[in-house]
Amino acid sequence: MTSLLILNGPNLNLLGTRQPEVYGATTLAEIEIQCQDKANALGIDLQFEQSNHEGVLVEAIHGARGKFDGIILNAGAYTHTSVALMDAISSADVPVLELHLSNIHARESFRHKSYIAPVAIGQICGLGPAGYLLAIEGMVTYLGEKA
Ligand code: CA2
Repeated sequence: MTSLLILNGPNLNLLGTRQPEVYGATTLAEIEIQCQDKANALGIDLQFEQSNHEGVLVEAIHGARGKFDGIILNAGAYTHTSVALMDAISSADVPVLELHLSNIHARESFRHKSYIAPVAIGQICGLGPAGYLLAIEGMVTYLGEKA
C-alpha cells in the first residue's frame, strides 16, 4: 500500500487560532482530518506530523527512507533558511513535494527563496488547506507514473 508522510514545520500548530487573515480559520487538526479522509478514499496510508524543531524535521526525513513512498512538506519558515532540510531531502531517497498554504512568491521577498524547491519534485502554494488534498493527489499520481 502506498504510504505518505505529511510533515509540517514551525508555527503551523497555531493555524486557525491566530492571524486568520493570513492563514485562514482552519486548524491543523481539521486539515489532518481532511487529509485522512482523502487518504482513505484513495486507499493509501497517511501519517501527519508537525514539529517546531528543525532537527526533529530533519530526523523525520531521515526516518522516511524505506518507510514512506513520498513526503509532502510544509516546512514553514525553515523553507527560507534551512540548508539542513535541503541536505536531508537530498540524501533521503524519498520524493518530496513542497507545500505552502500561502503564495510565498506574492509575499515578502525573503519568502521568495526556497531551499526546498531545488530538491523537491514540485511545489504547491497559495491554495490554502485545499493544497494539502491536491498535494496528496499529486504525489499519488507522481508515484503511479514512476512505477
Ligand atoms: O504558507 C505557508 O504554508 C508557509 O509555509 C507558512 C509559514 C511561513 O513562514 C512560510 O513563509 C509560508 C508560517 C506558518 C505560521 O503559521 C501561523 C499560523 C497561525 C498564526 C501564526 C502563524
